[in-house]
Amino acid sequence: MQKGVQRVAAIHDISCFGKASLTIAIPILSGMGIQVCPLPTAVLSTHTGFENFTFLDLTDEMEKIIAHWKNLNLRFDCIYSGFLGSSRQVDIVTKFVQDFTSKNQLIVVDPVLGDDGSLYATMSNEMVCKMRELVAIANVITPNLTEASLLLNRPMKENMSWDEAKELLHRLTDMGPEMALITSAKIENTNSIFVLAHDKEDKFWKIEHKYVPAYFAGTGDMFASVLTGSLLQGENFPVSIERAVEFVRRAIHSTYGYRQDISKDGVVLERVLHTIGNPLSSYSFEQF
Ligand code: PXL
Repeated sequence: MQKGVQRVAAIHDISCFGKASLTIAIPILSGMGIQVCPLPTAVLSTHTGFENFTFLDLTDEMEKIIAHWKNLNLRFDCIYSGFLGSSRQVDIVTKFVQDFTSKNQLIVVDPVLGDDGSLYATMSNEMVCKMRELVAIANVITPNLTEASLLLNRPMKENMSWDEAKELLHRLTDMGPEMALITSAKIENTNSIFVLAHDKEDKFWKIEHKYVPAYFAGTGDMFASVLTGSLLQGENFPVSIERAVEFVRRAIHSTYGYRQDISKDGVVLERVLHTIGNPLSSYSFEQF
């Protein structure tokens, strides 16, 4: 019998301008043939990189949505969480994962907390502590270097040796997930930025990013969404990471050529979305 369309509960905010979270996860996963059921955590006028953003906390509404979904006996092939609006939401998501658990389910936690060594405007140390609990029940986690350091309660080291990178990844999987990666890690004596990953079979993977001289909001959400979609399509971990890296690279290059306030407005997903199903043009992942 043919299996139906895979279904993801996507637990993120809606940033109405600036391309982040659900405005990225929904089109990407839908474009990969996966049904997305959004469980919105907050509604913001823009992502938190803009000044004076509005913020509507949907914690109470989440509980009502979940209660209805329980009555409907909904099942999810994947639960994928990102930006959470309050520390109470972490408990809600943890309970959601327990209540909606099913066989062969994929739990992806993007522990959205901060970037460039700082917490995002709405995040707190309490949120960091709570996020460790959610990370512990995930199969896959996708922190950037700032978030990985916050989760492990250690200072961020910009330039790591390969051994230090391995140790960092080991500590992350020790927290519970079977697969952990760090987006945008710098390794000493190299000029590149890498995605570094570790899986429970004790393999370490590296995939090089080509340097693009710009910072774009939303690329972390884009990366985690493509990775999630690819894992659900049955691809293995390093191939899924490589697909995510390649898609993000394509989006950044496309955006770099078009936009003025590129950093805040976010990537122009619309220019590249049609390429989401393209096969990889090459494989560059290696073990380290
Ligand atoms: O890209 C992660 C993200 C998601 N949601 C909101 C954000 C950010 C990062 O700044 O502000 C609201």
